[in-house]
Amino acid sequence: MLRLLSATPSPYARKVRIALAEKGIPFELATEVPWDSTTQTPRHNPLEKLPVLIFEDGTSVYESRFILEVIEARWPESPLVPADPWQRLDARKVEVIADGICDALVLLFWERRRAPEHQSAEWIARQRRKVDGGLRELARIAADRDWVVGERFGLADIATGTVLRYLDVRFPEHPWRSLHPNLVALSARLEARPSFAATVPVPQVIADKVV
Ligand SMILES: N[C@@H](CCC(=O)N[C@@H](CS)C(=O)NCC(=O)O)C(=O)O
Repeated sequence: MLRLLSATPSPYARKVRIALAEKGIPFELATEVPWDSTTQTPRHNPLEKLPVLIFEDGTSVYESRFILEVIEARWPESPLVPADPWQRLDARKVEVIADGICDALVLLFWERRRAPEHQSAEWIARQRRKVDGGLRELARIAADRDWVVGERFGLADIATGTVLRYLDVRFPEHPWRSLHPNLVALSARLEARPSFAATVPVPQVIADKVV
Protein backbone atom coordinates (compact mmCIF):
# COMPACT_ATOMS: atom_id res chain seq x y z
CA MET A 1 0.00 0.00 0.00
CA LEU A 2 1.05 3.61 -0.56
CA ARG A 3 2.56 5.26 2.51
CA LEU A 4 2.67 8.96 3.26
CA LEU A 5 5.15 10.45 5.71
CA SER A 6 3.29 13.37 7.22
CA ALA A 7 3.29 15.69 10.23
CA THR A 8 0.09 16.82 11.95
CA PRO A 9 0.61 20.61 11.57
CA SER A 10 2.21 20.47 8.09
CA PRO A 11 0.28 22.42 5.44
CA TYR A 12 2.43 20.75 2.77
CA ALA A 13 1.51 17.26 3.95
CA ARG A 14 -2.12 18.28 4.33
CA LYS A 15 -2.31 19.23 0.64
CA VAL A 16 -1.27 15.69 -0.26
CA ARG A 17 -3.61 14.05 2.27
CA ILE A 18 -6.54 16.07 0.90
CA ALA A 19 -5.67 15.24 -2.73
CA LEU A 20 -5.46 11.51 -1.95
CA ALA A 21 -8.77 11.64 -0.05
CA GLU A 22 -10.53 13.60 -2.80
CA LYS A 23 -9.40 11.03 -5.35
CA GLY A 24 -10.30 8.10 -3.08
CA ILE A 25 -6.76 6.68 -3.14
CA PRO A 26 -6.09 4.46 -0.11
CA PHE A 27 -2.81 5.04 1.75
CA GLU A 28 -1.20 4.42 5.10
CA LEU A 29 -0.51 7.57 7.08
CA ALA A 30 2.84 7.61 8.91
CA THR A 31 2.87 10.57 11.27
CA GLU A 32 6.32 11.89 12.05
CA VAL A 33 8.04 14.81 13.72
CA PRO A 34 10.60 15.59 11.00
CA TRP A 35 12.82 17.49 13.44
CA ASP A 36 13.19 14.65 15.94
CA SER A 37 16.00 12.08 15.89
CA THR A 38 13.42 9.29 15.57
CA THR A 39 12.19 10.51 12.17
CA GLN A 40 12.35 8.15 9.19
CA THR A 41 12.12 11.05 6.75
CA PRO A 42 15.87 11.24 5.84
CA ARG A 43 15.78 7.54 4.86
CA HIS A 44 13.31 8.43 2.11
CA ASN A 45 14.21 12.02 1.24
CA PRO A 46 17.81 13.27 1.19
CA LEU A 47 16.45 16.76 1.75
CA GLU A 48 15.00 15.53 5.09
CA LYS A 49 11.60 17.10 4.54
CA LEU A 50 8.13 15.65 4.56
CA PRO A 51 5.66 15.00 3.01
CA VAL A 52 7.11 11.94 1.31
CA LEU A 53 4.92 9.58 -0.69
CA ILE A 54 6.35 6.04 -0.74
CA PHE A 55 5.17 3.59 -3.38
CA GLU A 56 4.80 -0.17 -2.88
CA ASP A 57 8.21 -0.81 -4.52
CA GLY A 58 9.93 1.62 -2.13
CA THR A 59 10.22 4.49 -4.62
CA SER A 60 9.76 7.77 -2.83
CA VAL A 61 8.48 11.09 -4.12
CA TYR A 62 8.94 14.31 -2.19
CA GLU A 63 8.16 18.04 -2.45
CA SER A 64 4.42 18.54 -2.09
CA ARG A 65 3.92 20.26 -5.45
CA PHE A 66 5.74 17.47 -7.24
CA ILE A 67 3.87 14.79 -5.27
CA LEU A 68 0.58 16.34 -6.40
CA GLU A 69 1.78 16.28 -10.00
CA VAL A 70 2.70 12.61 -9.68
CA ILE A 71 -0.69 11.80 -8.13
CA GLU A 72 -2.50 13.63 -10.94
CA ALA A 73 -0.46 11.80 -13.58
CA ARG A 74 -0.95 8.36 -12.03
CA TRP A 75 -4.61 8.81 -11.04
CA PRO A 76 -6.11 11.20 -13.60
CA GLU A 77 -9.68 10.27 -12.58
CA SER A 78 -11.49 12.97 -10.53
CA PRO A 79 -8.99 15.59 -11.76
CA LEU A 80 -7.91 18.28 -9.32
CA VAL A 81 -6.18 20.33 -12.01
CA PRO A 82 -8.35 22.20 -14.53
CA ALA A 83 -8.46 20.83 -18.09
CA ASP A 84 -8.25 24.32 -19.58
CA PRO A 85 -4.53 25.16 -20.02
CA TRP A 86 -4.89 28.79 -18.85
CA GLN A 87 -6.89 27.79 -15.80
CA ARG A 88 -4.30 25.13 -15.11
CA LEU A 89 -1.59 27.79 -15.03
CA ASP A 90 -3.79 29.98 -12.80
CA ALA A 91 -4.23 27.08 -10.37
CA ARG A 92 -0.50 26.40 -10.29
CA LYS A 93 0.20 30.08 -9.67
CA VAL A 94 -2.14 30.00 -6.68
CA GLU A 95 -0.22 26.99 -5.37
CA VAL A 96 3.06 28.90 -5.77
CA ILE A 97 1.65 31.81 -3.75
CA ALA A 98 0.18 29.55 -1.04
CA ASP A 99 3.40 27.55 -0.70
CA GLY A 100 5.39 30.80 -0.58
CA ILE A 101 3.21 32.05 2.28
CA CYS A 102 3.79 28.74 4.11
CA ASP A 103 7.55 29.00 3.55
CA ALA A 104 7.58 32.51 5.07
CA LEU A 105 5.41 31.32 7.98
CA VAL A 106 7.78 28.43 8.70
CA LEU A 107 10.72 30.87 8.77
CA LEU A 108 8.76 33.09 11.16
CA PHE A 109 7.92 30.11 13.33
CA TRP A 110 11.59 29.24 13.76
CA GLU A 111 12.71 32.83 14.20
CA ARG A 112 10.23 33.18 17.06
CA ARG A 113 11.77 30.16 18.79
CA ARG A 114 15.15 31.89 19.03
CA ALA A 115 16.08 33.74 22.20
CA PRO A 116 14.49 37.23 22.01
CA GLU A 117 17.90 38.93 21.84
CA HIS A 118 18.79 36.85 18.76
CA GLN A 119 15.61 37.51 16.83
CA SER A 120 15.89 39.88 13.88
CA ALA A 121 13.09 42.43 13.64
CA GLU A 122 14.02 43.09 9.99
CA TRP A 123 13.88 39.41 9.11
CA ILE A 124 10.53 39.04 10.86
CA ALA A 125 9.17 42.11 9.04
CA ARG A 126 10.39 40.77 5.69
CA GLN A 127 8.69 37.39 6.16
CA ARG A 128 5.56 39.06 7.50
CA ARG A 129 5.38 41.22 4.33
CA LYS A 130 5.48 38.08 2.20
CA VAL A 131 2.69 36.50 4.24
CA ASP A 132 0.50 39.59 4.07
CA GLY A 133 1.24 40.27 0.40
CA GLY A 134 0.53 36.65 -0.52
CA LEU A 135 -2.76 36.67 1.38
CA ARG A 136 -3.81 39.91 -0.31
CA GLU A 137 -3.13 38.30 -3.69
CA LEU A 138 -5.07 35.14 -2.79
CA ALA A 139 -7.99 37.30 -1.60
CA ARG A 140 -7.90 39.25 -4.86
CA ILE A 141 -7.84 36.11 -7.02
CA ALA A 142 -10.62 34.42 -5.01
CA ALA A 143 -12.84 37.54 -4.80
CA ASP A 144 -16.52 36.86 -5.59
CA ARG A 145 -15.81 33.30 -6.65
CA ASP A 146 -17.17 29.98 -5.36
CA TRP A 147 -13.88 28.24 -6.14
CA VAL A 148 -10.51 29.93 -6.39
CA VAL A 149 -9.98 28.96 -10.04
CA GLY A 150 -12.56 27.70 -12.52
CA GLU A 151 -16.01 26.37 -11.77
CA ARG A 152 -15.17 23.45 -9.52
CA PHE A 153 -13.12 22.43 -6.52
CA GLY A 154 -9.45 21.75 -7.26
CA LEU A 155 -5.77 22.32 -6.60
CA ALA A 156 -6.09 26.08 -6.03
CA ASP A 157 -8.70 25.48 -3.31
CA ILE A 158 -6.54 22.85 -1.62
CA ALA A 159 -3.52 25.18 -1.63
CA THR A 160 -5.48 28.19 -0.36
CA GLY A 161 -7.50 26.27 2.25
CA THR A 162 -4.45 24.62 3.77
CA VAL A 163 -2.51 27.85 4.20
CA LEU A 164 -5.48 29.57 5.87
CA ARG A 165 -6.01 26.80 8.43
CA TYR A 166 -2.27 26.59 9.08
CA LEU A 167 -2.36 30.26 10.04
CA ASP A 168 -5.05 29.49 12.62
CA VAL A 169 -2.93 26.72 14.14
CA ARG A 170 0.48 28.36 14.32
CA PHE A 171 -0.33 32.09 14.12
CA PRO A 172 -3.76 32.51 15.75
CA GLU A 173 -2.98 36.18 16.34
CA HIS A 174 -2.75 36.90 12.60
CA PRO A 175 -5.68 39.13 11.57
CA TRP A 176 -6.40 37.45 8.19
CA ARG A 177 -10.01 36.87 9.17
CA SER A 178 -10.75 40.55 9.66
CA LEU A 179 -8.66 41.60 6.65
CA HIS A 180 -10.10 39.16 4.10
CA PRO A 181 -13.76 38.24 4.70
CA ASN A 182 -13.97 36.46 1.33
CA LEU A 183 -11.17 34.10 2.40
CA VAL A 184 -13.05 33.43 5.67
CA ALA A 185 -16.10 32.30 3.70
CA LEU A 186 -13.97 30.20 1.36
CA SER A 187 -12.13 28.57 4.27
CA ALA A 188 -15.44 27.68 5.98
CA ARG A 189 -16.76 26.08 2.76
CA LEU A 190 -13.56 24.11 2.28
CA GLU A 191 -13.21 22.94 5.89
CA ALA A 192 -16.74 21.46 5.62
CA ARG A 193 -15.53 18.96 3.01
CA PRO A 194 -14.82 15.48 4.39
CA SER A 195 -11.24 15.58 3.02
CA PHE A 196 -10.55 18.78 4.98
CA ALA A 197 -12.48 17.73 8.10
CA ALA A 198 -10.43 14.53 8.30
CA THR A 199 -7.10 16.39 8.15
CA VAL A 200 -7.51 19.35 10.51
CA PRO A 201 -3.96 20.43 11.45
CA VAL A 202 -2.81 19.96 15.04
CA PRO A 203 0.39 21.39 16.60
CA GLN A 204 3.18 18.91 17.35
CA VAL A 205 5.65 18.85 20.20
CA ILE A 206 9.24 18.92 18.94
CA ALA A 207 11.15 16.87 21.51
CA ASP A 208 14.70 17.07 20.14
CA LYS A 209 16.93 20.10 19.90
CA VAL A 210 16.70 21.36 16.34
CA VAL A 211 20.10 21.75 14.72
N1 LIG B 1 8.69 22.77 -0.15
C1 LIG B 1 8.48 21.60 0.67
C2 LIG B 1 8.41 22.04 2.13
C3 LIG B 1 8.29 20.84 3.07
C4 LIG B 1 8.64 21.21 4.51
O1 LIG B 1 9.22 22.27 4.80
N2 LIG B 1 8.30 20.29 5.42
C5 LIG B 1 8.64 20.48 6.82
C6 LIG B 1 7.49 20.00 7.69
S1 LIG B 1 6.13 21.10 7.52
C7 LIG B 1 9.86 19.63 7.13
O2 LIG B 1 9.84 18.44 6.91
N3 LIG B 1 10.91 20.25 7.65
C8 LIG B 1 12.13 19.60 8.02
C9 LIG B 1 13.33 20.32 7.47
O3 LIG B 1 13.18 21.39 6.83
O4 LIG B 1 14.45 19.84 7.68
C10 LIG B 1 7.20 20.89 0.22
O5 LIG B 1 6.32 21.56 -0.36
O6 LIG B 1 7.07 19.66 0.40
